[in-house]
Amino acid sequence: MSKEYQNYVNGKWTNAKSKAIRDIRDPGNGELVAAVPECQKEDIALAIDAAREAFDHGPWRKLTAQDRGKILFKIAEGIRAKSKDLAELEVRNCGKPLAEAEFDVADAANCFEFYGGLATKIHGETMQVPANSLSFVLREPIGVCGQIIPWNYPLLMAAWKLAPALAAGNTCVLKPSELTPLTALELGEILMRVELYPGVVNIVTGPGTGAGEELSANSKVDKVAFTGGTVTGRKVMTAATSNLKKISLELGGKNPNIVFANADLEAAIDGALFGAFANQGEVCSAGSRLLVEKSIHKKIVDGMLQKIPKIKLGHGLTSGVKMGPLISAAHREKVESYIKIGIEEGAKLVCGGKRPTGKEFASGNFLEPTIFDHVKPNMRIAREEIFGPVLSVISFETEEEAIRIANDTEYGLAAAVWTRDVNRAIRVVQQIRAGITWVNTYHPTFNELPWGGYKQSGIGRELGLYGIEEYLETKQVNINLDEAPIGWY
Ligand code: TXE
Repeated sequence: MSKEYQNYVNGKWTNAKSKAIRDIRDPGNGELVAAVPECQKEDIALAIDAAREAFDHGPWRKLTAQDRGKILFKIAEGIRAKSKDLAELEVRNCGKPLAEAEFDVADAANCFEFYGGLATKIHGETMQVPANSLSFVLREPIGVCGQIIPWNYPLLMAAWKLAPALAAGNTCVLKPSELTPLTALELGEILMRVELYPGVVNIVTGPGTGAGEELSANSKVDKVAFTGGTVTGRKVMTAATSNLKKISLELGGKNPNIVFANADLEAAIDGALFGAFANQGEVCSAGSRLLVEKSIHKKIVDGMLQKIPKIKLGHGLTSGVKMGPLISAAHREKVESYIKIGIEEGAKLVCGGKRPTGKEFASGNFLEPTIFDHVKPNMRIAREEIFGPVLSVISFETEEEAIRIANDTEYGLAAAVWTRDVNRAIRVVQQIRAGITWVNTYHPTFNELPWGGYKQSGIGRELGLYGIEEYLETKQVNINLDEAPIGWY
């Protein structure tokens, strides 16, 4: 049974003005899951007006921080109360295995809770100034926030955007990816139940062209926060110049996962596979470049090949499945085009590279986990973000060479190093130009820590105390304690 959704605007459910709708299909079997409004510029403009009114004249930003925090706690509870349904819907909308979706839903609830607690910890400072003054700094919400999110972690990205913005007292227009709007719209139902004031959060579905463009360009928006591809991020940044919006961007990556010979090799093999293939490799922080010290190269590749059959492909709701379908047929074709490029460039395809055969795979966008060995750092498969289950293995001989190859990229999102030598681990981490680093693990991250990239992987940081900074303005206040006129003229 497919469900018909509407947008959540100004506290009400609405359709696109044009009445256009988009069918949402399960990427694992092609079944129709839902229909959502296909909004355009005019719909986004109405949602922005609602958020503007709610910010300028509504009660939200005048609430005490404690009351705002309590509402965020209620949102977290609301997510937990329907976590099973949300996780299953996430699987049917974006393909990931159920265990991963369950993790995302739990993390989304935790994110609202984290920022609910942080709402009461926002504070300014008092400054010692030389003159006869009292000077201090106030922190205030920025205003209306346009938030554009991608399809790989639909509910979690909605939480990462909305929770800090709301804790800080902003109002929001959230545009989910046109491919994966369902859990964000379900979140709208939770927001309605917690009686969030109308217009404080508006969730509008629609494509990047038209809807996304308007959210980035409209001059009633004070800040735009975007997660997605680097090419689109550049467009969002350009559009945001219309009124010099504050911006934060979380973009792509081509992340090095470096394994030294003195690492725990079994753990490193596990980490290499998880880093590359979790969420079908559709992760900005995926460890898509595996840099391996030459002396253990064969051991690592053989170890991965031995374990690859354990990555069971299938529909995310099927028990035991470890890798689901890719998000769309078009995206699978893009990933396949990189596999062709890798072969043409002379890298050695050691596993995968094909669509799996069998009835259960016939109507989904499945692709086998793929490993290329003997990849050279200058090959396109080692330089460009593929955003799918494709791992490039590169050899190095010295620590210096590993660091040079790791940093030889326009991106700077994440990196990992595997070694038992703590000095080496710290040395390497200090020299890697990336915003997220791991030692002897891959992928774990926490709401308490900053998330974001160096170089062309983005601007700003999400999560933790750093994340709320991105949603706050800073105001200096100077109080003259000397009642006499200045006497300048
Ligand atoms: O993402 P887009 P796409 C990378 C990954 C992938 C590539 C393209 O390499 O292959 O991007 O994927 C909205 N103005 N990542 O095309 O375009 C769009 O509607 C404003 C990395 O699916 O970046 C969606 O809501 N908004 C990434 C959001 O941008 C626009 C996650 C993301 O879509 C817009 C996803 C425009 N002109 C893809 N055009 C990560 N960092 O995790 C599109 N959008």
